[in-house]
Amino acid sequence: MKPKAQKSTCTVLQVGPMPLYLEVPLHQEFNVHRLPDGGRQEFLATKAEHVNIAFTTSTVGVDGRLMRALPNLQAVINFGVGVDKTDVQTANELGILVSNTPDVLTDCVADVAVGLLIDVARGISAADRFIRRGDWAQGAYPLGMRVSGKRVGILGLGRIGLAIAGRLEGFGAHIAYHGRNRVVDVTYPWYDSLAELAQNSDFLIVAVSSSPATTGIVSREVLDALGPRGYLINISRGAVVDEDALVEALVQKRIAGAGLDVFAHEPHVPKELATLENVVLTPHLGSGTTETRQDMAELSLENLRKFVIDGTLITPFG
Ligand code: 8YV
Repeated sequence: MKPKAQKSTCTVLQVGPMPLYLEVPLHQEFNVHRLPDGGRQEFLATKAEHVNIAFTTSTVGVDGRLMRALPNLQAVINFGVGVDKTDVQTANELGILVSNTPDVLTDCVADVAVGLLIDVARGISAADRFIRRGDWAQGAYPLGMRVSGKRVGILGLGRIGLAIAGRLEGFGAHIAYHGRNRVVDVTYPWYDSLAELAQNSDFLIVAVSSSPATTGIVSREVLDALGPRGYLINISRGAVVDEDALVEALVQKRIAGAGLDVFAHEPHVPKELATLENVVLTPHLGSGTTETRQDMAELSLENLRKFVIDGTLITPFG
C-alpha cells in the first residue's frame, strides 16, 4: 500500500478543461499542474513522479496509459457520475482509488429524462418551431401521443433510473426495467431480455452506466422491438446505443421518435437527426443546472480534501 499523500507534498494533476467554478477553488487550495495538450512527454519527464492525485471530468477521464506514466498516482477524482472515460480496471490493478459524484445530480438528470419524454411524445419543441414558422395559420398542429398511463421500460434501474421511475409513477405510467440483475426491494417487473422489455414498452429510457458491457446494447434488434409506436429516451451515454441503427430507425420511422441528451461522438450529432421533427435534441445538459454543477464541484473537492487528509474518499466508485 502506497503511503498516504500529505497536503504538504500533494501535487494534483488537472486532466482536461473544467468549469471555472471548479477550477478556481481547486487551484486556490492545491498545488495543481495542468496536463498539457502538447509536449506531454517533456512535461511528464519532470513532473510525473510528483503527482499523487489526478483530477478530471466525466468528459475527459484518465486512461491507463497516463496512469502508468504516473508512478506515485494514488487517486483519480472525477467531476461527474460517469467514469466511462477513466480506465477503472487499470486503476484497480494499480491500487489507485477513483471517486465520482453520484446522488447530487440524480434529480436534474431524471428531470431531463421526463422532460425529453413529454416533449417528444407531445411534440412540444416541434410545436414551438411550428408557430415560429407561421404554420399555425395553415391549420392545426398534428396530434401527439398521450404520456399518462403508458408503459415505460427503463434500461438500468440505478439511482437515476429509480428517480425517473418515481417521477413517472406520478403520470400513472406502468414501469418495468431491464438490467443484469433484479433490483432488491423493487416491485417493478424485471425483464431479463432488453428486446423483450422494448417490445412491451411505449417509451424505452436509457439510464444504464456506460461500460464495455453496455456499449451498443440498444441495438437494431432492440429498436425494432420498440417498434413504430415506441420512443427512445437517452440520458446515459451515446455509446450505449447503436447510433447508426438509431438514425436509420428514426429516418425510416421504424420507431416513433427519440429524446436524446447524449451522443456517440459529442459534440458532433448525426446531421440527419437535426432534420427530423420526431426527435428532440439537447447538448448533454442532464446535470447542467447552476445548483447541481455547484454541488458536483463541491463533492469533487470534498473527495480531494478527504483523500489528502486521510487517504480515503467520500464517494469512491465501485
Ligand atoms: C458530466 C455527466 O459530468 O456526470 C456525468 O456523468 O454526464 C455530466 O454530468 C458533465 O457534463 C461534466 O463533465
